[in-house]
Amino acid sequence: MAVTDVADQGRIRTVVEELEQVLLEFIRKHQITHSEYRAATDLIIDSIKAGEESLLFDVFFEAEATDVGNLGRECSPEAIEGPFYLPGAPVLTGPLNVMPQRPDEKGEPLLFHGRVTGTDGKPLGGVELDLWHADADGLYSNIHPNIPDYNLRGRFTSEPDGTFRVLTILPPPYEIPKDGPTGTVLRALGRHFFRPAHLHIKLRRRDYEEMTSQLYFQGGEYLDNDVAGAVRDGLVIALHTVDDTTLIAEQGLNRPYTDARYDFVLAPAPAHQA
Ligand code: MBD
Ligand code: FE
Repeated sequence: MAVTDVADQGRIRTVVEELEQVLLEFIRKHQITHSEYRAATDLIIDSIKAGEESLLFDVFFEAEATDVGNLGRECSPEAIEGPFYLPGAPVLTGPLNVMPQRPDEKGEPLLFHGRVTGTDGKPLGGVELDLWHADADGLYSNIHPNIPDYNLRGRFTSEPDGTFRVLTILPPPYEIPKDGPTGTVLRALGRHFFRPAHLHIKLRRRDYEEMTSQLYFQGGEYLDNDVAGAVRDGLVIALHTVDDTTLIAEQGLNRPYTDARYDFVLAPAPAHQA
């Protein structure tokens, strides 16, 4: 959405004028010099030139905006999208739904599954789930070099009973690039560079509100000190190791895998509400 898409011009004036006031007061309060001001604008320009696009802002501010959006909602909580979503991921063919990956993709197999319902509890089939996450080295395809396009990015559909399943690999914690402008800021603040391991996912069905979620894993590192401050209670899921040979064969695997479940609740789109 562009600023000009905000329908209410009054809203634009209110928030932009207040932001202007807050920053003007800030400049006076901290006696920001002209060269410090230039350093700040250069940082924003450099972050974009470095291909970090929204990384700088997402690390510092996106979680707060999702919290605002989640207030009073009946559906599953939304989470930050982060800077690495890409539309147009390959469509997977069920019922196994195996994420696009290299033949020798590193990492422990992960079976992620669950059920999608509406806020009325009815199962929702035909929901498109658009999943993306880092590889076992903590790198995202189409962002970091030397990874096939759309690796570990895929779209699949919930079954008529609302259930879904997808086979992928368990991502590790993600480290923000240390050598770019965002990394420079984090180092200057004395912060670490890590986000806990996570899956990103978007859910879409015509008559429901699109939602962006992100799921973390119980017992993982950095859950309490995510550099992006985005972990929320309802988004941390349990991991179970499955070593039953029948179940392993059912997934088309030949080694134990990790199982994780999450059930999504979608809100009807405003135009479709009763
Ligand atoms: C990520 O993968 C991410 O989710 C966020 C918010 C920032 C940087 C990398
Ligand atoms: Fe991420």
